[in-house]
Amino acid sequence: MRQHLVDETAIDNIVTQAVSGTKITDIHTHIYSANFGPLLLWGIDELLDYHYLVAETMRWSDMPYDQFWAMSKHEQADYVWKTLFIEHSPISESCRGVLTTLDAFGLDTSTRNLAEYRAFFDQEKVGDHIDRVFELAGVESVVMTNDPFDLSEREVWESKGGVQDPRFHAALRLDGLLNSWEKAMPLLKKWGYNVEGQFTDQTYSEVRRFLADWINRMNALYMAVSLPPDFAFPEDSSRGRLLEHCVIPAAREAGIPFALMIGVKKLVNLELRLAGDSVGKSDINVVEYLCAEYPDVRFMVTMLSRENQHELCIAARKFRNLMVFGCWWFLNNPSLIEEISKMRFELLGMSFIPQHSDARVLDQLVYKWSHSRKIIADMLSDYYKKLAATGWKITEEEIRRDVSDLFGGNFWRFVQRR
Ligand code: FIX
Ligand code: ZN
Repeated sequence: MRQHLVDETAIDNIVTQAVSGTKITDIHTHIYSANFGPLLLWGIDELLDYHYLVAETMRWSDMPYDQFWAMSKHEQADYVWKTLFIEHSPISESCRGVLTTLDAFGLDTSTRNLAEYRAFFDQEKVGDHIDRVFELAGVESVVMTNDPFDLSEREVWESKGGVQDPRFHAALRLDGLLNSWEKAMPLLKKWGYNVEGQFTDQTYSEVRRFLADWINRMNALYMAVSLPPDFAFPEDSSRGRLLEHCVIPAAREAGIPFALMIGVKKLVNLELRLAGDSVGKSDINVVEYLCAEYPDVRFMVTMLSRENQHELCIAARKFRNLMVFGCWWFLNNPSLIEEISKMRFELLGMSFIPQHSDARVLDQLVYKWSHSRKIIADMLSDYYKKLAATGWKITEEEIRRDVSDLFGGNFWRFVQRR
């Protein structure tokens, strides 16, 4: 097939078309398919009540936290809108994201008319809205965060047939098991797993059975857990024992990766609830130990601290069973996406997953991917131009191949589904 050589002047256009035209697999989100009912959050009030915006709002406010939480979602959204968008300019990434999304839906942000925006969402039907958002965001599939310890979610998997939309894939989330064993153990017993108080072979075997049951029920693409900055392994703790004797064997047995999301300092401000988590630098030695100790297990890793990013890239250079992914949470801002992605391109080439949205509200897919696509496109153009400056002849097909790898191909190969 004739290759279409691309000269330097054409690089920007080819990259822009490839980046805007390549459908994305969003490998970590908190959204759900429509049949999960109220678990799927969408619409302007949910956008404004996003925990990122709540944290930013309360910085300007002397309202008692309980008074804010006592308000309805509608009243909270009004307060966030007034505080962050009217009384102050909405330049933060989370604020600008709301406006990017409203604009993408064809709404006029110059009117600043919240009632107008609400009227648009009120007339949307959830199924059509999911289609509209996926189309606007250029997303072809998403991976959910599926927690078997969330009783409302369990019910959908156990009695309503689980996910009904092929665009939505499952990831088995294990915070409930690994980070609070004392609560998990009695629940597992109640669910028919013959676990005991102390860690015996029987307990390990029954936890492995629980994991296998849910991996199969969900057809989970990977298992995941978020971990504190002081996460250590090996460790003579519940988490250490469960990881060693249950989760890692289950990952090997099922042939799926285990995703470690490291560096969350939970609830440094309890009054902020979901918005109250913070960040801490973690120990890269744990990542290197896991990858070295279990070369036949695949690990996806994202770390929350900016200070961990360079050493994570170096660890990924050493271990091919380590897939680095995303600019997570407090790193999902243009200045840090650029810094971290450049580090990764320069140290790992195309062999990483540059971004995930972490969307908690369906509509966030629109802005999170619009903002990241622009940054990634600018970077790729620059790197291809640097190649061209050496006399290297890049082709359009190769640029499309690379973008396809970054936006899903690397992930699907790592989870061994393509
Ligand atoms: O652990 C996680 O999956 C985190 O992404 C969330 O807990 C966090 O609240 C979030 O949504 C960050 O973007
Ligand atoms: Zn998340």
